[in-house]
Amino acid sequence: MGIINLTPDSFYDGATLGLDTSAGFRPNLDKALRQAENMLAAGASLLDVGGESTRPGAAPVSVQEELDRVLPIVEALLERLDVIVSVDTSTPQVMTAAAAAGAGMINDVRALRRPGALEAAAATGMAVCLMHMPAEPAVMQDRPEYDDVVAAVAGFLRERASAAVAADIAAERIVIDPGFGFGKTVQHNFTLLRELPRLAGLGYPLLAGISRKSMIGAATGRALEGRLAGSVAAATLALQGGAAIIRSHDVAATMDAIAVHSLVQQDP
Ligand code: 8Y4
Repeated sequence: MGIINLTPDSFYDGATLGLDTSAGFRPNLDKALRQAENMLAAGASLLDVGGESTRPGAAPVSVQEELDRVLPIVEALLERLDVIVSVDTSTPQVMTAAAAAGAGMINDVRALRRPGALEAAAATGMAVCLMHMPAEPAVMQDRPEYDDVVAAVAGFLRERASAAVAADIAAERIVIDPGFGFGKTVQHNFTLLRELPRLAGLGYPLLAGISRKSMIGAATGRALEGRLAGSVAAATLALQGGAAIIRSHDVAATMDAIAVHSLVQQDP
């Protein structure tokens, strides 16, 4: 899963490609399209497009603003490219509009907990990614604490998957995600990475989003632009732990990790 970021206050400017600051943060279609083409050429199966920043302290985005950021990119991508578009949103209206535009997946960091989100997602018939985030982004990094982080995340994801199935989202359309960096310390994140097989055991495909996050910075001491090798190492560990989808800014390098892992899996 390649990341196409449209938020003006993105963590990682290298991925802030949908953005034209000179145009008052209106999405720059050309830039986003070039980025998307490169990611597809490098082997991406799907592209994640998001209009709401989850950075702590990020300004809240109105529904209209989110629609204005995301929809033109979704439409432009689907018009020109043979791609599955994942829309990073928690907003029911955005889910409905994205489905109408032809998007294939809802990537919701709030796991369909906003009022109306379960119903809206179910009505679209799209695949959904349910991610663990224990609190809203503004406060999620205020002393995260768990007795057993793996048990807490597994319990949460099991509950959200059940809620989705109860709302008539087919189990075959559900993906789960521990939410690396969301309401977790560095050690929580690495414990989750080590124990990923326990989450894979829940029976849903697992998505891992680790690319260039602060856990990689903590491990390597490197700033964002120096985190590629650490991110690819972590992606390889996630694959070994059973991850089915890797969310990444760096598709070519991540595809190499997938190629290596895939041959390790193969029996003669
Ligand atoms: C550097 C690069 C520093 C990226 C921080 C970040 C996930 C996600 C995000 C994830 C799913 C991010 C939308 C945060 N992370 N969706 N979204 N899983 N499903 N931070 O891990 O990339 S945004």
